[in-house]
Amino acid sequence: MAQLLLIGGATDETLTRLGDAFTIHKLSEMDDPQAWLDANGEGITHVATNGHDGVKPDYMAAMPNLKAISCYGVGYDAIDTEAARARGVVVTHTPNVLNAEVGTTAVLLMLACYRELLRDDAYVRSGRWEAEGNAPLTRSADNQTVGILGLGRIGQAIADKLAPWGTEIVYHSRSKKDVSYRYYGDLTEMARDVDVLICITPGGASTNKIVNREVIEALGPQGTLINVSRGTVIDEAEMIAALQDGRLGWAGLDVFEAEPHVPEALRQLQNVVLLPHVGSGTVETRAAMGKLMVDNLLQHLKDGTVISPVPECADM
Ligand code: NAP
Ligand code: 8YV
Repeated sequence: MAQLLLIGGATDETLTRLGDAFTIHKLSEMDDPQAWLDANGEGITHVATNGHDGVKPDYMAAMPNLKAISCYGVGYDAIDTEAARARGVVVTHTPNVLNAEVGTTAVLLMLACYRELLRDDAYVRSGRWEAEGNAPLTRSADNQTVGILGLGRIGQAIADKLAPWGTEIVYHSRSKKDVSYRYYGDLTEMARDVDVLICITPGGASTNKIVNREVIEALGPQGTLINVSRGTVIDEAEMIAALQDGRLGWAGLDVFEAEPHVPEALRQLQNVVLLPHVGSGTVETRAAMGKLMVDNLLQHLKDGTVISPVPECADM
């Protein structure tokens, strides 16, 4: 049987399907993964991993016969795809099956910020409603201008989901898309013109801290910043400072620079809604992602082709 290295967790369904085709070696059960790989890595031909753990370069180097890496997640910034490609290792990911779910998460965060969901929930639980009367009014999320940073698969799903709120959608990306929304070649200029900025680009070097102090200040005291992309896309220290002193109004965040660590200063703020990277985290969507992750491996084992390669490996 072919040998597979499993990095991170997997559902029973995933383990059963993989176990029918591969001998599975679980990294999580190894006392010293690097030592195990140095001794046994030669036998590994396939890796199943996820967007958080990726594959460390030292692990890659210890698997000379590796042929395919399947990533559970659409974002693959934790995998060095250029190094993999150079070695003839194809990398796959799970696009599209999570678009709607991550779109829902972005809208959920935006609505929670506008309608002060957490504040009002606390108002009821604490007894203040009964003791002090009606809660202060909130802002309407209707008819806002929303700038999408990264109008790709998920960005489009977010735009579609916002339509019933009468939202005007504009966007920034490196290239103009074939859509009717207004395109901004300059991110700061877009931030200046919108009520909400939603980040949904990939992570990695090209997007590192592109939401910087200038962009944050352009969004301004009445602005709302939503991040469902990667924590690295926003300069987190600048965002926290701006939220603290009122230069930025609100933030709804699913992802963080050094997650699962979230800075204490951010956790103390009342003008933020914080989620533990659950953009795609429903039973249904995670099952669809797991299925595609396994399907890629099984197809590769069968005939050497894959279903959803990352763009860098599309012609392999
Ligand atoms: P996609 O279809 O490839 O879309 C990415 C968009 O970002 C494209 O419009 C791209 O357009 C733009 N972009 C890329 N680099 C850019 C840059 N340097 N500056 C400005 N725009 C840039 O990807 P997707 O499937 O929508 O997924 C996007 C990302 O969402 C993933 O990579 C992942 O990091 C994140 N994600 C998070 C969760 C979560 O749980 N929170 C779940 C799923 C995905 P141009 O190439 O024209 O710039
Ligand atoms: C997952 C994600 O939580 O797909 C992505 O890029 O960030 C999320 O859907 C993650 O990749 C699972 O490891």
